[in-house]
Amino acid sequence: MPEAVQPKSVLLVFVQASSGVDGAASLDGTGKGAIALMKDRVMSGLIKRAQFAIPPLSLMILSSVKLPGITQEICDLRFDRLPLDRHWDLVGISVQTGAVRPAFEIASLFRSRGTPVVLGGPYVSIFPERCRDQADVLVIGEADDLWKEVLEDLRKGVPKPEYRGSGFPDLSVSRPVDKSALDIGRYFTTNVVQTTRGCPYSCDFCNVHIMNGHKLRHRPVDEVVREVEGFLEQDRRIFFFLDDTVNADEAYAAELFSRLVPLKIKWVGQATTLLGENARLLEIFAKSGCGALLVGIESLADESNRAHHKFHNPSVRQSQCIKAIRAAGICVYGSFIFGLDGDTLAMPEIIEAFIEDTGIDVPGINLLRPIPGTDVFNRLAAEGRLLHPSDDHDAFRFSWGQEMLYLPRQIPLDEFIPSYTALTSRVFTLRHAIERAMRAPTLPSAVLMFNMLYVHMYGLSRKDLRKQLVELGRGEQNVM
Ligand code: B12
Ligand code: SF4
Repeated sequence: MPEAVQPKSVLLVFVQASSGVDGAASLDGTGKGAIALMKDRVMSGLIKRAQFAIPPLSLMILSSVKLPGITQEICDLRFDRLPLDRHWDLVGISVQTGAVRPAFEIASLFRSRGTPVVLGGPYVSIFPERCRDQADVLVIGEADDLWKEVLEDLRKGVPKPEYRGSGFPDLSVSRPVDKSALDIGRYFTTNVVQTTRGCPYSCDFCNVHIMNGHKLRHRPVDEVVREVEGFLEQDRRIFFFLDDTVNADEAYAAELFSRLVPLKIKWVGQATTLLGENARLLEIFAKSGCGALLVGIESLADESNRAHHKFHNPSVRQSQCIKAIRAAGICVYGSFIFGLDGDTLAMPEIIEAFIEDTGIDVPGINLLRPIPGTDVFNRLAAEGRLLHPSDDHDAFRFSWGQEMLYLPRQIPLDEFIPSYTALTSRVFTLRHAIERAMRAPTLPSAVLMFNMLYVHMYGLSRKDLRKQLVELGRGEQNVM
């Protein structure tokens, strides 16, 4: 008779960002009245639930690896407290660059209680050496297959100190994702699907091509269709295709979304503006239920896009493309970055006029966030333009356009911050929120909700930036 294996329990932890989309809060809550604090807390909770609270696909994938004798649970710190009162044989934590400190604190807490900890995720894959002392086990890279090895070793005894794949997982292999470790009702939707990984482009502020490689890898169309059908049985809400560029391979996208037409789903995703030049794919997207697409416009100055290696976005074609997407009945979330290397003080007016001209339904006007490990981070460090020491990764935390982390190339900081805050105070108003909802090609209430939340969130951003400017000793005149 084979020896009976002791059942083992595994906890997978998703760490909340301290601000930003996980519930926007002022970076510094001090000096506020009780009412203002309460308002911020209520808004933060609302944003967390209403806007972005989707489950982490990474942990759904890991918890879908089934082995006899192993149970896995997800603890999503946006909703749950750490279940410290229970016994765990292994705790896995997803470490995002930008939220490293809280992840390490949780690891240390569990380890101090004798529970072994495994760390994985973007930060671990890019900076394994900085994580080594913080964990018993490191999983470096995409963990779709490595996690099974970890669990098998756990079943037999103790996992190894490190798991590292020899390449990227082959996505043509079937790996069904299930939702059994999720509390479905608490999320905005649990229908999160990824069809491709990798990105052929090399934008210098992004680390997707570093983590997932330049080669686009697809899941088989049949497999994705089966997943969508299965997900629909448990949750009929909107689908979120998490691919960085859902139109990256136009032939694949055309086949997949044509197959989804009969399922009558509603979906949102992320695409390049070039989609506007492919009328056939646009029609298929619209027919298959696409309600909104986030497009990375980044800069309207080619000089900026070139400086940051974003070559697939010529500014002259942007406007037509966005208009074509909206004309097909799909809302556009247009994501800009102000402060790129080719930007001047003329840019805010150009962005504002562009938003009006194209009718972008939800504008997002971001500040460049140099993420440690990206090319832009290394370049800004070499040029002496980072506002924090380059090895202090905690300083480069996630937030919502609330602090400058570097010096723009062409605009002095004390002019840059007022021009940014003036821009956001003009773009994010109640009146614009209502107008945008009224002219939205579809989903008017979602467009209204997003814009209203942004009125609040960019208000927070202005307050925090004003404080930063004062702290930097540059005065507060002109900051709105
Ligand atoms: C969808 C998405 C979002 C969604 C949902 C995020 C969520 N809460 O799940 C929304 C819009 C809310 C969002 C928000 C933000 N995002 Co985002 N997002 C993405 C996107 C497009 C897909 C994420 C995803 O699900 N990928 C699929 C899974 C399967 O991949 P994965 O997470 O890397 O997991 C694999 C491995 O890393 C590993 N792994 C991961 N965790 C663990 C844990 C263990 C224990 C183990 C063993 C392994 C392991 O195994 C997994 C399977 O192979 C990525 C880009 C990308 N391609 O990944 C950006 C990305 C993750 N986001 C990014 C950023 C900056 C943000 C924000 C900070 C934006 C902001 N300013 O507010 C916030 C942060 C919120 C947060 N707390 O994470 C950056 C993160 C940079 C980094 N971490 O180094 C990315 C990489 C994009 C980029 N390069 O700019 N995001
Ligand atoms: S920003 Fe988008 S297009 Fe550019 S490298 Fe990252 S994922 Fe690819």
